[in-house]
Amino acid sequence: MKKLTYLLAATALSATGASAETWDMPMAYPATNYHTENGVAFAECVKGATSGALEIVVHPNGSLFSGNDIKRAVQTGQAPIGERLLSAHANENPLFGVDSIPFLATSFDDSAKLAAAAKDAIVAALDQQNLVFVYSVPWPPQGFYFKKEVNSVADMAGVKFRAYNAATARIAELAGMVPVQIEAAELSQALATGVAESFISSGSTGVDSKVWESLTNFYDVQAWLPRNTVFVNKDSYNALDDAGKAAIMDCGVKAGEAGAARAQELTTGYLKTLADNGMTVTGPSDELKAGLQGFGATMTEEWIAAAGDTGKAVVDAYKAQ
Ligand code: PCA
Repeated sequence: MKKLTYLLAATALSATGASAETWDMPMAYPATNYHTENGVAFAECVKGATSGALEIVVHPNGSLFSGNDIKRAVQTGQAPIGERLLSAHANENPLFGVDSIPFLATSFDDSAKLAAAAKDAIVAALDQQNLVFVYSVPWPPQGFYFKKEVNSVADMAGVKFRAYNAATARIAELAGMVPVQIEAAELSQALATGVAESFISSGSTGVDSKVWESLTNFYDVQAWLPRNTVFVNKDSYNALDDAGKAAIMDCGVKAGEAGAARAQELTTGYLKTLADNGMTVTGPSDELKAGLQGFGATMTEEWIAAAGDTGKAVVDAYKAQ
């Protein structure tokens, strides 16, 4: 009976010239995070646009591959599609870290401009790694979480700091903190056990991790807006028919726009949730701000030196907009 149903379904699909296919899509953040919800909406869009011929199944929270393994899994075809915080791979190509240069693009509008200026270079860099760019969505502006008042970069010295990419590890180094690389899925645990006692991230991840259970202060410094990027294994993409390829790309454009709008909509509410749960949520003091700007200047120079002419062209194109 089961077999018969299967055969009927396959016949119905082959009548439209397509064959049914299911793609697993590993993602690194909780099912209730807007990035994940947006990924699910993207999957529904693709299913609709292909009349069910391509079904994408989202696996949230690093459950299929941990965040750090998702990109390699898609490159090697262990998963046909996935989402990853691209700046976590800036060690492979400095261009992947363009969205984490302190104080270069600090608003949603500027994040969109920077992403537009960087898009061709990122698409080409991913292409060299057997990946096809589909869409990217920003996180809200990044601020610092501590369990004490911090009024200057000197106050940060010696603190155990959770890093999520090379830029965050570099900030720790510049401030004399002790960096430890931890995925968002393990953040609550790391804070609860004291493996980390501070970090930089959005209100979104602070709320996802119920960070008020361990920490007390959030400083809304708006350092940058890093992006999650969705990409497809190139061989999987090339094996799609034209309708499948168009569905991925068209739904990707929609998901990029919808995700950015949703991030912006949610930003204030996240900070309110932190405050409602007892955290002190403020802007940085002038002294802290000045110290961080100094780190920003150093890191901008370092990034331009590492990313070379292509990197410089991206930053120039962004500034010219
Ligand atoms: N949340 C992710 C990356 C940036 C953000 O806001 C994290 O902390 O892992």
